Amino acid sequence: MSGTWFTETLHPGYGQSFEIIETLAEETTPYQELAIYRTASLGRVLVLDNIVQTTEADEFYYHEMMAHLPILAHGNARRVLIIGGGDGGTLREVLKHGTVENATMVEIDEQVVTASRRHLPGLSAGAFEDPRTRLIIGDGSAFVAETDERYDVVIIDSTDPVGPAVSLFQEPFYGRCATVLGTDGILIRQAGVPFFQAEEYVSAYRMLNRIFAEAALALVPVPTYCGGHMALAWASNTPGASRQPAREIGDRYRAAGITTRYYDPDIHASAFALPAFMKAALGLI
Ligand code: AG3
Repeated sequence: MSGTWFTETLHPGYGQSFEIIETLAEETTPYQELAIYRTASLGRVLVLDNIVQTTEADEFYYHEMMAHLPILAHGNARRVLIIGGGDGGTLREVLKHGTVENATMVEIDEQVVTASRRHLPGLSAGAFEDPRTRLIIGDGSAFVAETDERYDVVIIDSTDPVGPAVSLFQEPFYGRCATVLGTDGILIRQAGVPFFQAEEYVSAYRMLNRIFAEAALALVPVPTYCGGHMALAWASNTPGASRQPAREIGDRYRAAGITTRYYDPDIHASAFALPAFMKAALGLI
């Protein structure tokens, strides 16, 4: 392979590579190594600690599902909390909903926000300038531990459970989220690629099941989160929030008047169907 190539080192003995046309940013932040590349195949790519976080080519699969699954399942989400998500892609999708009056984002690493706004402006697409947005640079687990605010939807758009995000995978954090969400709120978070990171969705599901009335997993194939599906862990104090009739979700989607490229009401219903190997690992069959 000629030229300069990036190789992700996330899964032992297996990696994905792409050709770099130009390095747009390369910074050591107080929390992690940040890089943004212009690539031959994926548009611009955000990399943290050598792990692909998002690419212009396929970011919509992940960001649309992280935002629209919980917001449309809730039906009247007015207050949304995003933890992490400094690139702004999740925020952009959340703000598509006219019902959302307030979107608070708590991102620990200001440099992710600054570098993304500069080099990946299409990700946030003006979302940081939206008057409904409140950006807090700080620790998400400290925020939920201290706030007395209540949210309809909490979206945890974090890195993998190494580095600055570790506390966002632990039980005390989810316990606080259950309080912050009240009776009909919904939480969603990325829980790894089941093919390579089985322990992540299993531990997320078990933990959420202990704390919430409903725990579930949804799946979305994000091409550059290599290995097949990405699992999204889901929790609610309302049982059945993940299993609503497709017709109801379809009505809400049309009423919201949003356009999406991956998310679709049919996808919404099918995303919660799990393959047998995952059900077996979760003790569901
Ligand atoms: N957050 C999720 C990155 C997950 C990468 N992990 C993996 N491929 N297993 C991305 C932030 C995008 N807003």
